[in-house]
Amino acid sequence: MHSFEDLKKAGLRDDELTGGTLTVKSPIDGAEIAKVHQTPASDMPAVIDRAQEAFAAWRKVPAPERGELVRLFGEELRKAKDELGAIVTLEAGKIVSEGLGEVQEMIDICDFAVGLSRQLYGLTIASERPGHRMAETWHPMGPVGVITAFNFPVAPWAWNAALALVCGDPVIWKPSEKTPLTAMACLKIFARAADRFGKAPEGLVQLAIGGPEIGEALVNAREVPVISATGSTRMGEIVGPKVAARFGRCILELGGNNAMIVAPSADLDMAIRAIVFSAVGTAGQRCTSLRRLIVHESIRAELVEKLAKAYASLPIGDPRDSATLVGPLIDEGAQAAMMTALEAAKAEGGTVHGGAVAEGVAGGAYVTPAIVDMPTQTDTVRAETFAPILYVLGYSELDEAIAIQNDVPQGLSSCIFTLNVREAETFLSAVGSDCGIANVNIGPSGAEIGGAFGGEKATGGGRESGSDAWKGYMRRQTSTVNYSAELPLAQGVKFDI
Ligand code: UN1
Repeated sequence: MHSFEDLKKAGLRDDELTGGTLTVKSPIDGAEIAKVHQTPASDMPAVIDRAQEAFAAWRKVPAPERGELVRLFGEELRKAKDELGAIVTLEAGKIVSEGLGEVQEMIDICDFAVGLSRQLYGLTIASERPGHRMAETWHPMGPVGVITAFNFPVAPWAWNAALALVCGDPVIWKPSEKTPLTAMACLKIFARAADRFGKAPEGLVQLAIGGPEIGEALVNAREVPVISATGSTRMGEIVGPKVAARFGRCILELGGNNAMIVAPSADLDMAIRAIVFSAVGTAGQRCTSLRRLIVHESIRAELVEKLAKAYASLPIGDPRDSATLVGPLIDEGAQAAMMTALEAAKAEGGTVHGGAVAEGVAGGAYVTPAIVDMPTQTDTVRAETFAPILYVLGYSELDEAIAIQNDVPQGLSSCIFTLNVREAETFLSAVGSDCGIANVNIGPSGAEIGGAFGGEKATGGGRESGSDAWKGYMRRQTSTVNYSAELPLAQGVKFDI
């Protein structure tokens, strides 16, 4: 069983875990596990100065050498996988395999970033002028402020940090106030990599623990040109305009309201497995969690019945128990929000299966996941409730299903289960899903590192981790070099003196 001892194993000292003003509770049983020291808001200018100093040195280190630091970090993460996964379980309440899976995402992004450190390619562009060469180069941007949420306390930080570091940018991390311990453990692991590397400037990666005033200091600082923030749409609505007002760059990964369309030809057994993992995994607290099922009317009753059966046998309880699939919600507030959403859905004509307070471990906020058969897509369905609620809606024609899928404020992840290639390709086409992620015969959650992660509309538009997401951490410079003895102007303009 994971416990306080895991924190010690991860190298966290007694004095770091006691005597502070931020109380950290485990969602497993609500028990207090630490009292962590917060970064005073008045320290933030010094934190930002240190990051700027680190930037002055780090941008001069060749990118493949910066990659070597990230490679060592990946190695240290491999060694520390069990203990860091255990802290994710203790502090975020994830089941053991999901805690470990999150650390694996960190390792995967490190591997990705190491390769990338030799591939920060720019283009060579054909110039219209004779004797001229035009090219673009990617340069480091400056300190990156990374704001993360409780539900994925370590992986999204690593997506940002691994890319930022190979791109030549220092990192200032503000973790969720609910999960500072995982962040502290990550810094210990990073410090081991930096020690082995030997050439990392001081202040290359810093942690700032605390409330909104810490986020505010980062968001308002011109010296922090990139802010990457993961969290609610409400948070993004505050952060986005403030960063824009100072012409900073935002990478926003906000709420999702992810759907699955189940077509008549779908392999229902496969669909059910995908639905259960996506809808109840992480107790419905992933930004990619499945929240809406849009089912063809001809199979709706059968699917709901089979799903209700699968839900009835779900092991709910202590996430440290290897048989458990559904751990606790983060806190009682989340449990109350779930109950409020279920009441509202009922008032809008929904039929609720499950969705009760569950026993679990005393002191924790456990629930039975809910399936809610809805007559139409109502305001309650359109809102993201961070809990295991799956709304079921019906459809007759694919166009209608796609319209329902897109008719929500968010645009993160989506999928279709079908064996019909016309339906699958239509779903992925320009008239299909409007989300950043669109899958076929795979659920909407559990994305891999190689692809760009993020979504449109109220999801914020940011892209992280794979593909060319690295460009968000660098500045692009277009340079034209004239190696001729003439000075022709572009567009044929004459300006002879
Ligand atoms: C999140 O919930 O903020 O695709 C991230 C997934 C994970 C990442 C989720 N790889 O579900």
